[in-house]
Amino acid sequence: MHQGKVINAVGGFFTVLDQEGKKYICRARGALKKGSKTLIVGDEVVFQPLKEPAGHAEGEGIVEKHLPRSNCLTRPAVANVDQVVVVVSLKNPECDWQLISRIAILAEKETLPVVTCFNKTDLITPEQVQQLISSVKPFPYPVLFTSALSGSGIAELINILAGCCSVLAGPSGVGKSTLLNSIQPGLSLQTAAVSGKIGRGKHTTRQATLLPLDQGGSVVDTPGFSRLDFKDLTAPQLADYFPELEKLRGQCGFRDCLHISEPRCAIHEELGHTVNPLRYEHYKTFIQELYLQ
Ligand SMILES: Nc1nc2c(ncn2[C@@H]2O[C@H](COP(=O)(O)OP(=O)(O)O)[C@@H](O)[C@H]2O)c(=O)[nH]1
Ligand SMILES: [Mg+2]
Ligand SMILES: [Zn+2]
Repeated sequence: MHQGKVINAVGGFFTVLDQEGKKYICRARGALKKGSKTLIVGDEVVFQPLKEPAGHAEGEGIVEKHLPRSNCLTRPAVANVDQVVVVVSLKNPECDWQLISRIAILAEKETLPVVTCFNKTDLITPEQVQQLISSVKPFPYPVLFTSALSGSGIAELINILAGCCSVLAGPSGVGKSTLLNSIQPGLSLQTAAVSGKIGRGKHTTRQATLLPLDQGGSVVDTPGFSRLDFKDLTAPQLADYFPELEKLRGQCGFRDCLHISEPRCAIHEELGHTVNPLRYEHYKTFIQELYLQ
């Protein structure tokens, strides 16, 4: 028996990377398929090799056992990661601030650290970048500005990714695959131009794939998405997943304060100080969604 990690999952076939770096295309044992959990990228498994890899061809095997997960994201579906890097672009497509907050909530639910990467700095002026930085302060997550085109910020991104398993999440067309190609040209990930008319990216990256990095660590490139709903979340829990709101827990006049229009709300008092008004707008929008769902 071998142990390995699922690095790709398509139509019931799982590519498993073993500890020696060998790849096996596997099916799951029947009994495993009946279980409630399906195997996803990042899962640790025990598998039985049936055919050893030869040359460039992968071997074959059968997954016998699914090892426990330390965490699991549903959108993108990936398990056992150490951090979530939210990638957006500053232009083409326009930066979707609300989607950053949505992805961050899903990461917070799994107690995963979040880093935000603003790509395509080459498409706006350095003054606009500066303006943007100050307009979103305070922001509860580390921010990184990159341009896959000019190479600016790439060294910082390499540092952030080194030695751990990160998942890149964000809309299509923001440059996730291009960033990874510029970090490690050998990856040769497919990328696609953003449609001029709708300013929306094409789904070139069709499935999540885990890629080992030369400098240690690995990264999961994922297809983009623009809609993201919250499942298994209730309105009173929402503030727990906004770190800047969570810090003020217990300080409102009412114990069950939802921080909307209640008097003596600590969050209202902090608006524009430790709480960014834009983030608070996202909070209110999501509260409404949670009541409607
Ligand atoms: N100007 C500019 N274009 C970029 C940058 N990064 C990626 N692109 C372009 O954006 C488009 C979408 O990139 P892609 O990597 O496929 O995006 P993904 O869907 O997030 O993986 C491609 O045409 C890239 O060449 C950047 O930093 N600056
Ligand atoms: Mg891509
Ligand atoms: Zn409150």
